[in-house]
Amino acid sequence: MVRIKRERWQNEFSEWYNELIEAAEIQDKRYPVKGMNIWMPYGLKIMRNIEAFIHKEMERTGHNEVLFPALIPETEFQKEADHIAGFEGEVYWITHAGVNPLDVRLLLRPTSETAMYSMFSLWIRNHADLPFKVYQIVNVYRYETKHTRPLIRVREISRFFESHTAHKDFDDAERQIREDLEIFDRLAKFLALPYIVSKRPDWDKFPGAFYSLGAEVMMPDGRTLQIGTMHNYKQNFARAYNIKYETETGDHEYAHQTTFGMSERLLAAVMAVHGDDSGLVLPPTIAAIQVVIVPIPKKDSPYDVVAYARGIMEELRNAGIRVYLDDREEIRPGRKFYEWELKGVPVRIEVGPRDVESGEAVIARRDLLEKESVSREEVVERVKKTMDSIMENLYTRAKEFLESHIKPVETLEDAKRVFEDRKGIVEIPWCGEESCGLEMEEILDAKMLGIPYPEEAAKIEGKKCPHCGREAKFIARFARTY
Ligand code: P5A
Ligand code: ZN
Repeated sequence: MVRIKRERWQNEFSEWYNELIEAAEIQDKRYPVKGMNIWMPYGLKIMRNIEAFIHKEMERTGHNEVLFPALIPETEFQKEADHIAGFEGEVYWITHAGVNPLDVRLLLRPTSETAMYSMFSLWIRNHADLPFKVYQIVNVYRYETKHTRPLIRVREISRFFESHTAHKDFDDAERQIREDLEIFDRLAKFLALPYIVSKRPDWDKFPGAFYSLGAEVMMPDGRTLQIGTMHNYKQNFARAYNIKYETETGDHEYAHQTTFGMSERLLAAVMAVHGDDSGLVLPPTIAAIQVVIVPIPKKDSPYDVVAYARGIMEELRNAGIRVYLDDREEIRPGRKFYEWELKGVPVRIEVGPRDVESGEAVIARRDLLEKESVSREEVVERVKKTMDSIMENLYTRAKEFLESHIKPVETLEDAKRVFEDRKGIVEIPWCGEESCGLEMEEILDAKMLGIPYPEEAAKIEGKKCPHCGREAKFIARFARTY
């Protein structure tokens, strides 16, 4: 039996990831604009399966889908001061139409707050219009100056999910944030991704937000990746865009707003968290092909393995399983195994003359690289069980990995040591002062993810902030991040 190897996955993660993106045909990164890549059919199918789940969740929770234009007039963008300050360095501008300079420059949306909110002020009139919940999945553009990486940090975010909501008061906006967290949790389970949620420090919240939450996964090299964010804007944008409603008593109030954002980073997280040295390991929930059948013909054998394989394929297909029969004649079975392992297909079925003779089939699972023989009648049932077991195993393995990379420490020396060897997330007592937080970021050469969320889990007593020696109020998480 082959043992799964995760050496390159862990020790040369960047190279492993960059090679795999192309080798597994997720994206082609040779497009001649930096930070903008091409979705290949195989990768896109997987991404669409993730999106389909998100659409269903949005439907379930009463969000309506919209599609806004990609261009925003400069005059709209200029309305919320913090938002401008946060994004102006990342904006792509359109200055000309044909040969003529534009009177009002247009920008390519980096996110859609400033596109949406003047329309919200027309649509939202009365308390009966609230809560107001919309979302879209579109491309947005950010001139990222940090190192770009396919799916992880791109300049054209091509599958940007953003939901935007408006509410009558702060409490209802808070209720929305809890709903977002619940949706996110269901999505994470669907992707077999364990994660942590932190409340960002004030100096790192989303531009224009009252507060921001971030959800992180643990990457193979001990760095974290943010794969989702939820923001409570309070009335900041409503004031800037004049989003007011008439209350039951006839007063006029600014609405409270929230947003929730994700992107193709979700797929990057799936690739990174579950993969190994043989390539991708896809959760069956999103695999483009859940089961691949490889017939292993033998010369002079009286048994028709391809016909036998086709029978199995039809039965699996009728059971609603995404199955592919790899009957290419010019390619040897060993080569096919290698290719489908690289592409992360969760289950492989092998059938040779001996299986036909005995009425059996071999089922191989990608996560553990283990095989078993099952009788022909049992195939569908065993495949379903195997897929469930893969989901469970992927989640459990990743959860152990995440948990073993979270280290509570009480001194900066211990924190430094964590970043020197196996990296991960350190949890340090913190006085809550911005200056201390920023200085600890410097000393550790790491980012403060924030404090554990919900906040009750972050409160501590009887500990000292290791930087200033004052009483610590919170646990703060620090990590090297993507
Ligand atoms: C929330 C939606 C926002 O933009 N406005 C509407 C809010 N938040 S965010 O944190 O800036 O982005 C949301 C999520 O998008 C992903 N993301 C990226 N993915 C790939 N490449 C990038 N350059 C990039 N920038 C952000 C992250 O997952 C982030 O949580
Ligand atoms: Zn301090």
